Amino acid sequence: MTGIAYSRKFTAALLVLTLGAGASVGLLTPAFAATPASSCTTPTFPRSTTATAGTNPRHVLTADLDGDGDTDVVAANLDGNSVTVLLNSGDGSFAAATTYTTDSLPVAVGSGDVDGDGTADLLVSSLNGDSVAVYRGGSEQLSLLTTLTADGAYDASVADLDDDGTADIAVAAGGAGQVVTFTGSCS
Ligand SMILES: [Ca+2]
Ligand SMILES: [Ca+2]
Ligand SMILES: [Ca+2]
Repeated sequence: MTGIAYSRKFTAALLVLTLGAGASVGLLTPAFAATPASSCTTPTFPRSTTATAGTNPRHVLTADLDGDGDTDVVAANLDGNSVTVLLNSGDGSFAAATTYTTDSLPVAVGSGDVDGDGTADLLVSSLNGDSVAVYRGGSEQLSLLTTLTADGAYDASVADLDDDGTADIAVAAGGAGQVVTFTGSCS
């Protein structure tokens, strides 16, 4: 078996974070979801929705985390030790935010299909926690699959690095001045 089946739909969106306590995540959704960007001469991005996130959201990601075919939004709340997940209702509006507690200083979120089921999963890199938490997607409630240890974890990415058909994970370990890879296996 070669290759990894990644999520069906990772639609681009432009997001704006307003920093500070009680911060909000503003989502600017132009009507480009069904229109190729090349056909748009002058795109505009009026503010569409605003959702309350945790304390000091610093990084945001779009991916279909619940596997229902529409693109969801997740923000890493740096000083809230949490991530906020906004599930898309299918029309660019979002259900009530779900908060997941993380290790200390979650600085970045990433996604990829770590278990090969065709739906996106979530990676949360925690700088002070020296960890990358891997959450299984594919349903409205994400579940913690495993936690990787990396000194000063700053970012993580998913790819099949050894071409064995299972996803692997690369982590920028800022505290150690290293890039650490984790070889995926399936049991
Ligand atoms: Ca979705
Ligand atoms: Ca998956
Ligand atoms: Ca692999």
